[in-house]
Amino acid sequence: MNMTSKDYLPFYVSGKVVSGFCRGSKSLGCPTANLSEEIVETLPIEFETGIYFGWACLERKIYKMVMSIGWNPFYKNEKKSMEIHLLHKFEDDFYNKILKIIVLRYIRPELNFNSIDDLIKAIKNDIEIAKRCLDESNMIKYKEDPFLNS
Ligand code: ADP
Ligand code: RBF
Ligand code: MG
Repeated sequence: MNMTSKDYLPFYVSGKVVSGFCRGSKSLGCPTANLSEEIVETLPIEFETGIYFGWACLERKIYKMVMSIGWNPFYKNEKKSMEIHLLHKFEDDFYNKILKIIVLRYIRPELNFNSIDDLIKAIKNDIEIAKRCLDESNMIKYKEDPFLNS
């Protein structure tokens, strides 16, 4: 049986927000809360790298999120990273806080762009997809999931 990411969705994860690789997601206008290596290692090996969306809970509040799961070249392509962008403007950083997420749907593979502008455009498009799709009744229901709200 060949499993794919789809077979694992919705996927429930929680973990502490750690500091990432300082490659400056913030300067892309898209800060990403990174989860630790230990958490990334709990992903099934068949869980594909790529861009996903779903819901996140931070300090008892629920937010829409987009997530990138990708290979970190610093680890010679041996380690995946999980980076989550919450669709909300925060006044402060939230390193070390617990982030709970429900990954609901795969958007696209991780791509190689020719310019940073093209990457930013793609991310903005991912955010629009997430905003729209998460309002569908079969997606919005997960906002009430006990995993996020307990
Ligand atoms: P790092 O390389 O440490 O992950 P980033 O530039 O990706 O640095 O910034 C990530 C940090 O920004 C997060 O850990 C979090 O504390 C903060 N942050 C502020 N707003 C957001 C947001 N909307 N989504 C995700 N993280 C955010
Ligand atoms: N990085 C890529 O190299 N290719 C991508 O297609 C890509 N898509 C992303 C989509 C979203 C929604 C987010 C939050 C990040 C994405 N990234 C992608 C990762 C981005 O390059 C990374 O956050 C910065 O390099 C900072 O680590
Ligand atoms: Mg980050």
